[in-house]
Amino acid sequence: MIRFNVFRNIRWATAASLAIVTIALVGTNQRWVGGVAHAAGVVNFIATDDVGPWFQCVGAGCVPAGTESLAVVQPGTDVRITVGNESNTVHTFTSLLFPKGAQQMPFDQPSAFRNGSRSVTLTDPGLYVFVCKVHPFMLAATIVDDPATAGLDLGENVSLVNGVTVPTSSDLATRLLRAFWLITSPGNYQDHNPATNPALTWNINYPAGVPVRITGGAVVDLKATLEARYGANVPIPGPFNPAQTGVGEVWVDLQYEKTSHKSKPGTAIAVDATNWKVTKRVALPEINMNNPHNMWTDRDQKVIYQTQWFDTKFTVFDRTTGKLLENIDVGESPAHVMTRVDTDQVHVSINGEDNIVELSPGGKHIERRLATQYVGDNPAQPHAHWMSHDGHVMVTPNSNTNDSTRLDIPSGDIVEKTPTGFLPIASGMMPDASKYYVSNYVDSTITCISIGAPACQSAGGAVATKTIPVLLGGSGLANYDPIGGSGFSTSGALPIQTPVSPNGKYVVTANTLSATITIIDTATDTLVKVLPCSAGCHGVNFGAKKGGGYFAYVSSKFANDLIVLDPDPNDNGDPSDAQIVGRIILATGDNNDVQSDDQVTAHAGMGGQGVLPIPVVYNGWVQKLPNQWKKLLTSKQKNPIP
Ligand SMILES: [Cu+2]
Repeated sequence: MIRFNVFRNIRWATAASLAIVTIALVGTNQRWVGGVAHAAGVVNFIATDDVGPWFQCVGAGCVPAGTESLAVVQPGTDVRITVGNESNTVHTFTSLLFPKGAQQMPFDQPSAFRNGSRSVTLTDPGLYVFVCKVHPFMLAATIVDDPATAGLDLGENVSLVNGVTVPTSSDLATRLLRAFWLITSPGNYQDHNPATNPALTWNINYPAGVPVRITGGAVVDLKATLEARYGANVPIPGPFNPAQTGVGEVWVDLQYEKTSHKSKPGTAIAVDATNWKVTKRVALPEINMNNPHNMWTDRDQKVIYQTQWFDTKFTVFDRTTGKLLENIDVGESPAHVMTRVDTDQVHVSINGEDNIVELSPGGKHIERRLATQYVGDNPAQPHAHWMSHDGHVMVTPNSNTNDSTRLDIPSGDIVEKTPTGFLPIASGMMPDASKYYVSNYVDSTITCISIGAPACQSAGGAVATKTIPVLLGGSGLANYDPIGGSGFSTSGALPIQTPVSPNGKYVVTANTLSATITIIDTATDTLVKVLPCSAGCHGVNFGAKKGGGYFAYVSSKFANDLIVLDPDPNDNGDPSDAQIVGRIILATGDNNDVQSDDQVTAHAGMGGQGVLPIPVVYNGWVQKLPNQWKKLLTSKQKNPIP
């Protein structure tokens, strides 16, 4: 008889006050049994808008192994996802990882859905991880265990849905396992605040005493293996202010921060770039604001345009007072928002559907919908679009169709569709609209796509499109060995936001799995610099540095800090001397200096996603700023590409 002690954090808390419930599961044959596991038939997950168990396992087969998103089942079990009342929007249930060659794999749907279930029968033993392609931190894992073998079967080799296949003993396989325990359990998120984590260490709690069967039939202890590879109680950096100040303020969506007067998570906060203090928090309890994801502002910089990614609402509030101005139904999973510089109209990507919605200035009403795919094609499900300096060109990364759409905004016509890598998620455009960049989440690549004449740089000259590796296949940088693990910290894995600097010199990308910031030089379209980021590195946007140049502000989902990156300290256009110059804590506690409409109850400072520095300093937008903002900028900042 073997006794497993499985630690389960029932609420997010600081390391000093960690609330732990010990659940003893009694089992035989070295695997989770004892009434909760090894269900034959069906194992159920439900989609939620909550933090951590986005795909929450319910009922027989679920194992409370420090996560609520894991099941252990017998071969032949159906895995079922149900999207119902626990979520306000659509989702997909897509195989991200599965045993090499497994029957029924890959598994996906033609489009995201709500109010219903989808299921798939898992026959081959091994590890399966499912993801939502709309919200790709939603994870559900199922281990199909052969009762005849020792240890829980992870399988010989696992395949990512894009075809990359590695042994379960490999560094990449255990990196992904580690990420599963990080992402699905908020108690494992990174606390960079010395007030609540005085030791400034970080630990991921894996279940103890769980033998797993990996490549070659080896049976190893899960926790011991992960801790031997990646450490336990590892030191993490604390806060420090940049020596230089910025201009204006920096808004950050804390998508996971919970407050007392609403059931859905998420706040938007403002950091004053002249003193690096958090000054405002907007939770909007009167509308139960649900997972605020990304922001933009109007020409006058007076309002904040706010998407609710797990809902159907687009919201506008006053930037100074935080007062709600508009809350309008736009469609499923509104993700990113930008304005059109020539009209000041507002464009919101409808990530769960098939279009970009165009609203009147101020976001008061819907004026038009721009289709992101041709009639009859599967919905593109566009995530983070970008728009040009003249308001005429829009590009979308289409998370459902592995391509990118270029639109002519005045006519609304699709001009071009270009294949990308797997699960394209974000885009950034050159200030002269000569080319744009799309981050491919699953492939860990960036696709450069020319707009018009070939503008993507390669050794042999300019080309129409180019795939830039940030993880695999590079030399020096992006030269990760997925088996042995070398080169991970000098690569980017699972890239997300990827804006081009306002002067067009470089592209800064936040990579969520590797927790790194990668920088591409647009003169060569090659990776030239990699810097460390925080857990769940996600959002990037550029703001003005006082006296000239730019800061890139970088947010992280599974951490409570905002990184201030100086991408080009000597402002010579070469980002190879980029450095992290500040780290701001976004958890404010009961700080009375913060103007707020609700009290934080959990996940303080966590869930950093959209970043919006005010004033907007991108080419096209910067020229239209009111004088009160323009006068704070240098002539070079006011005309970023002379
Ligand atoms: Cu989703």
